[in-house]
Amino acid sequence: MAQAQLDLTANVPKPHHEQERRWQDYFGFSHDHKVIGIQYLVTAFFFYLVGGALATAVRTELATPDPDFVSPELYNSLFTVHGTVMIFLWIVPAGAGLANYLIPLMIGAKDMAFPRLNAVAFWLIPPGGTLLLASFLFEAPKAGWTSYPPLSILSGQVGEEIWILSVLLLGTSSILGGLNFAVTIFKMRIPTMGLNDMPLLCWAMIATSALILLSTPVLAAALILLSFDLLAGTSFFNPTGGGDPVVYQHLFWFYSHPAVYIMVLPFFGVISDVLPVHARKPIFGYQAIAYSSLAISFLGLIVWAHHMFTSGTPGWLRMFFMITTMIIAVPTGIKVFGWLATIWGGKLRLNSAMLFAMGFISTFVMGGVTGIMVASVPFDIHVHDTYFIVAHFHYVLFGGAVFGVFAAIYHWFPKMTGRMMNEPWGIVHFVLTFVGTNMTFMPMHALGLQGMPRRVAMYDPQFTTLNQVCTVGSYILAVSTIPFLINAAWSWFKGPKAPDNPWEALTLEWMTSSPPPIENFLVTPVLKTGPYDYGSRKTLAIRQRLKQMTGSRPKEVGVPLSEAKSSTVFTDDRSTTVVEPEKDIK
Ligand code: HEM
Ligand SMILES: [Cu+2]
Repeated sequence: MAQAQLDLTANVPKPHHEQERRWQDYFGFSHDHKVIGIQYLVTAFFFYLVGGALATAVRTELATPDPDFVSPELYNSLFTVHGTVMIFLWIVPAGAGLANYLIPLMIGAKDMAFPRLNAVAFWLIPPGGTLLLASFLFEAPKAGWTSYPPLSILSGQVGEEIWILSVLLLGTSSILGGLNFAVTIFKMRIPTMGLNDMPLLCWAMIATSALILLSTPVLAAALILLSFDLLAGTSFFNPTGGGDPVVYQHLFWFYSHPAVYIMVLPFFGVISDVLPVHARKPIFGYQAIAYSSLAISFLGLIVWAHHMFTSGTPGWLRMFFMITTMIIAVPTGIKVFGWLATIWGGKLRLNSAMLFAMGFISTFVMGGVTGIMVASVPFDIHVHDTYFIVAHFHYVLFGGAVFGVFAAIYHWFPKMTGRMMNEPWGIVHFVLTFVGTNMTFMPMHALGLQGMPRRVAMYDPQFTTLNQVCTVGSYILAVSTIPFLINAAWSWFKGPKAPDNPWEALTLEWMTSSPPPIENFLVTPVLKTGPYDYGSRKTLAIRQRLKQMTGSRPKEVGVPLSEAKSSTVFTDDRSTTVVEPEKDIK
């Protein structure tokens, strides 16, 4: 009897007020994946502004050939902390934040597999970031974000040790997050969703998590050993005691090469999800795009020594790393062609999300092409440690990550906040970002080819003009964040109310209210279309039939599981229609 009563109330929606989020929740130890996702995103964006301020300082110094804006020593700290912030406090957490928000919604789950661990993972980031920035009050790290010994051993114990501790905290956060994503995706999908019915972001996160779990612990090991060298006088990497600095490079790049994929893979997923919605076409080559993420992960793990072509690596081994690196272009190319074929002939909506997604493709492809160039040993020997490398990795990271973050935010903002963002300002933001990125980083290719070394505050006067173009570009980039900030803040509180599914998308996260209630769905949703079946016969037939039956265009949503086997329920906000399925649901 008691059991029966329990069942009856199981799916009754909670009263409205109990489902509202209060703003205070965002400042505490919540274990709702949606709150944590937003905590991640806002924190990451804060650090983007910090990293951007540091970059602006770096570029200001480089506006003239002389070291006149900051001391050369402070300059070293500026680019070191800039690189560290951008990687460990902006891009990696931004990807984790998006995944946190979206993955459970996309697979119809109520939350992540380990909600409390999720909160712990997030709460390691603020102390890690504060520690790093606080170093400017004592002694800031200055050995570059790679922290190669013996330079790092010689460059000041305090700053270096702070850097190590901070990166260890952030790496731990990333490992806990990666574990959680993997388990969530494998174990928490609704029963009707097979792996091949998942949105592509989920595939991308499987690949990302695999990389995080396999490579981040290796970085931790390297940093702990480096710490022993610094504090306990051991000589793992210290050549004066018989240690080998090249071993550090191997350990470091065993993590840090995959790290670029940890940074960009989630956004490959984002782009694969944003493009079909706004092109109104099914994604081209779903499985090829899904499995290419796994291929990129695997290949990403075996190419690390391409960062060490000039470190005395024997010739035959350099060939191995050169070839494997070039092979990564294959799965990456498969994705890019899949995206282009998706846009091709689509009914494009050129809104902010779509513009950033398309900006992503062009910028990322540019970084990819220079990637193939530096993968070839003879060319790399020529441009190693020059601005060509700086240009290359900023194209990859700006194109692959920053454009991806913004595409994602414009796309999912209505879901996250229940409000629409302002489109014209979004487009202003896009234009400034696109112009700024190319103006900042394009001339660096030429600077590098002409031989300007990286990590220097002072340079030969012949490089002045190009450097000034870069510096002006970086100011445009700094300005570009202003329309975004104002737009996001204003829209969050005052923007027009968003419908549940403003883009008429087909993936599950759009099949609940905007913003979603605390446990995401009031009933367990059931799939009725594939994630990208825009305009496909299957979906058209379903819609046609439903239109005839109900007189309005319904949204495919959830059904109580008990009913799912014999029929599928479509709800149109208030009314519920039960129709016979075309074919059996698995
Ligand atoms: C406003 C945009 C940005 C500007 C103007 C900028 C500029 C620079 C400059 C001038 C350097 C120093 C290069 C050197 O001396 O070797 C640098 C380094 C670096 N930047 Fe950026 N950057 C920007 C955005 C980003 C973003 C978004 C990321 C990552 C997502 C990033 C990651 C890095 C990394 C990893 C380094 C290497 C630091 C090192 O070599 O130790 N940057 N950046
Ligand atoms: Cu690499």
